[in-house]
Amino acid sequence: MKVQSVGAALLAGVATCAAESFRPIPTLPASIDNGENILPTIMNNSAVDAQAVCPGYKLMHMRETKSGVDARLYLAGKACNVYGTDIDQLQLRVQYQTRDRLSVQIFPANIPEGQEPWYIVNDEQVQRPLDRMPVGPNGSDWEFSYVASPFSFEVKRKSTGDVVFSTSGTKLVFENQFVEWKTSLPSNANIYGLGDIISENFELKGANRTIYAADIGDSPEANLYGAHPFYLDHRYVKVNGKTKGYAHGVYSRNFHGQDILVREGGITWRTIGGSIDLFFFSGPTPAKVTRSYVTEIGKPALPQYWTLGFHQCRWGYANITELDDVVKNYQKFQIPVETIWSDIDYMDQYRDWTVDENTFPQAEFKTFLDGLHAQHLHWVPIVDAAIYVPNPSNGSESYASYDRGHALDVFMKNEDGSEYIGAVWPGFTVFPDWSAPNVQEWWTNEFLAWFKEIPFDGIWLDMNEVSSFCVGSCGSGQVDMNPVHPPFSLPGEKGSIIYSYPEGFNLTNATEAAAAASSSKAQDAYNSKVNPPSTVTTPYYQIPAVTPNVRNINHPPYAINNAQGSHDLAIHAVSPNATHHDGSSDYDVHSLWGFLETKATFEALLKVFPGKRPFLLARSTAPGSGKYTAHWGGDNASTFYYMRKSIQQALNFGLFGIPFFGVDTCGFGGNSDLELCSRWMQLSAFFTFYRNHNIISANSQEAYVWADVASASKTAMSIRYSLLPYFYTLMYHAHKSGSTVLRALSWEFPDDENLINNDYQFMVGGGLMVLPALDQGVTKVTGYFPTDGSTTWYDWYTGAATFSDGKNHTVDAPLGHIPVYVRGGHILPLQAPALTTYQARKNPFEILVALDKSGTASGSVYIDDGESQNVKDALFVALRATKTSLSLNGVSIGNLNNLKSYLTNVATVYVLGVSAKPSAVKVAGSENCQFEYDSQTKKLTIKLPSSFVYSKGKQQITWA
Ligand code: MIG
Repeated sequence: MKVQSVGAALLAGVATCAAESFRPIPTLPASIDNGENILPTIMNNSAVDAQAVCPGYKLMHMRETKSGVDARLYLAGKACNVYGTDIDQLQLRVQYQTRDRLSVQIFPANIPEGQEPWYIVNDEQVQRPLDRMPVGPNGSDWEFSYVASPFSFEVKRKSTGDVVFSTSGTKLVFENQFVEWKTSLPSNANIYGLGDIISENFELKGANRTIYAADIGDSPEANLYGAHPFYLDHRYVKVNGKTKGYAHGVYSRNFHGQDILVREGGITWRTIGGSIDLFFFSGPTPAKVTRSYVTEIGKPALPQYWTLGFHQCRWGYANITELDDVVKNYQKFQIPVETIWSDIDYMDQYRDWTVDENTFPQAEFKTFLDGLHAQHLHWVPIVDAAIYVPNPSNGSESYASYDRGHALDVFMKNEDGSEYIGAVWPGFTVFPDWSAPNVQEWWTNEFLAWFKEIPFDGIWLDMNEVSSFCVGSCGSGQVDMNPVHPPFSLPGEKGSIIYSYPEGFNLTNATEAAAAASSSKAQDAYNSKVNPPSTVTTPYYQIPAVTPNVRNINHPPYAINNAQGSHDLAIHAVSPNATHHDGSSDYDVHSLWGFLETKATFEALLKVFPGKRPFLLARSTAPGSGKYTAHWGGDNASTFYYMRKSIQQALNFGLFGIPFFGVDTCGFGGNSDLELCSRWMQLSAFFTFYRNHNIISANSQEAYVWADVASASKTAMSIRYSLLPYFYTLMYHAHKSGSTVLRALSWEFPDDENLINNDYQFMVGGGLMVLPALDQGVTKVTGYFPTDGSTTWYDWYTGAATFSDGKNHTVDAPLGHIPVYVRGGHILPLQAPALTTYQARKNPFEILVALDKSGTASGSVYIDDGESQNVKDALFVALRATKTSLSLNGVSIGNLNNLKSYLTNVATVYVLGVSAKPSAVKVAGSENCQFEYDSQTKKLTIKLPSSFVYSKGKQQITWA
């Protein structure tokens, strides 16, 4: 690893502590984050094709086990050692775990104890689907078969006869730093998932999917913050002249850096370590696949009810008054706001668990927070991954959180045993090691102690990829320079003033657009003068040849297509050679850091808020994160492009078991504008996690900044807040069964091939479809109205039936209007909206029944106190409708009296698709209710007696 001479560069750089810098401290040189210039192997035309030179394996000693088969694989010829050292012997283990789940494992065998040159995922850290009561081959829908030499295997779904996975005709390559397997795909396969990546198409054929957690703005096709090696394969076949869709899922439980190349004819998997640990989920519907997968990795948390309210955030709320003003402005304009967030601005010099005494004086801040809480509002602060190292030569400086962690030995190390010191916002920093024996104790105590002073309501975990602004342990021997400024200017600092606007801003605001364009040009000129673009082209780094049995973890022989900087794994991240207490290197567990931090924070918050569900928002995620946290889509930009892509992101995170998802509404990077923010505030109102967030120094973009955005937001928010019982019930189902909340149309209508690439519309649960306008300047939007034969779609706003023919239609979408449709066959629980979730829960319920063509519908509502971690009292009501009746069937646990304040009356029932005006409406066969019938829209509105409440047992409403 190239070691930077930081001290020298810093001293030279002290001169740059210019007045325009936010802090008069030395700025790290930009070069400190320069790694080697690496040519990713997939871009290297002369890279050796392992398939051409490696010998493959030969299977022997097959034997049956309780759950399947075990066998040995022996290297079938001379080692090729192409991107590592070939492993001579491997173990193959096949387990028919359940009817729908098959496990195929290949891992190194017969390795002398202590000489294992690789890391295999720790089951205690990342849950592994268990083989508790194996069904064996006969009880399974899967059939595993193999060819002994060269070894290859196939996985077939018995019920459909479909070969879903086949390495036939290819070789297995298994080296200490490179594992490659190739599978073929039939032409009707459609592949989804494999994240965290934003891409051109929802369906992935033709895409390269690199997995390596990176702190990188949301560039398309780049490996972003998390690691999700899972795909859904959805295939359409003709059965008796009709198209049918069959889906299955594949989870590759490997978290090393990897390239997955999805091509027309097949998939090539290349990972730089670990083992092959595949799980197959047989579906055959997409919904079943995700349920099975998510159940195995960890079903998502049920969020506290209030977290479904609207969140306002920005980087740059500089003091208590600003936070207070934002809240008051929302209230003044009568726009719902539930939570105000603080970015790193509140901290004392960006140090975790501190507040800046000048801008957020603790005593006053506590008063402010108490005031929010009195109004049932909330505050969530950011906590960064990196921990400041106090300057030992500055006697007046202390940072007790570091001191305590250091004393408990909880930080990542260098190979020589010293602490690994990178650089993040506060200056030179260390990073928690989640395998350190005392780490949980330390982490929990920091939160507990801080909470006593600053009563937060949840925690926002950023920078946990884990990000570091320099290559290697750049702070080693340099901490007496602390605090240091990051090696780049912050947005708003000279040279980084934000002048960008959404697409088409020149059309809607020509004068401002022109002014911004000319300022931007001037800034570019200034920047290229101060920092002239280099004319020297750095040659590619020559990765040393493989040394048998030695791993080169800094520059692995196979270079994955890491999008960060010049592709070096060490750039802008903790470097691969940082070590952990359990003996693993960052190289082995890099992409799990954020997940492990999330888990540790969840445990900490269980102590901070005994008995309550922790609220977390995390940037870096891995399989199982959904069990602990919500997730946001990272650093998008204020463009229509990113608004459109937010749907794809939400759908992918649905597949990954993290249904509590949203993006920075109105856009993070760049300035937003009226049109974009109006569209986006309306779109995000239908996402589970709803937060407006902005980069420091960009123009303000709270919903009240533009009158039109305020009114568009109010419209959409009143729908969202009406739908809160529906959202909460969907989250409950996700929590119980692993189901998704935001859904692709193709998952709900799995037999319709027209939906393969539809990521510009989406469903909320099974009952609601959103067709947002996503382009600048439009007033209409075209969308697809799928049908399963009995589907009727109803316009949310009028309640009238609309297109239901499995075709595209263009509908009006003037600014301020978001087309939303209710799907016949579904019943949605509603509640009259309010400005906070607390108030909304005091309002009467409503029930929206949308009949399908056969005149039936069903749904449910789940009610509890909205906060208990172990729910003691809850009511679940199944709702069922026919052409002439609605029946409610409640089951409960605990004591419903404890839920009294949430069991407000059910005031109104709307029934869509009632063919004729009934002559009477009755509750439980006796009491007559008031009702209205609109013969134009065919909507029946029933006013229930004020005594009508959800209860256990049966209740019925009939009309005839
Ligand atoms: O490198 O804390 O994604 O939401 O505002 C920037 C400042 C660090 C990245 C997060 C963003 C947050 C910002 N952070």
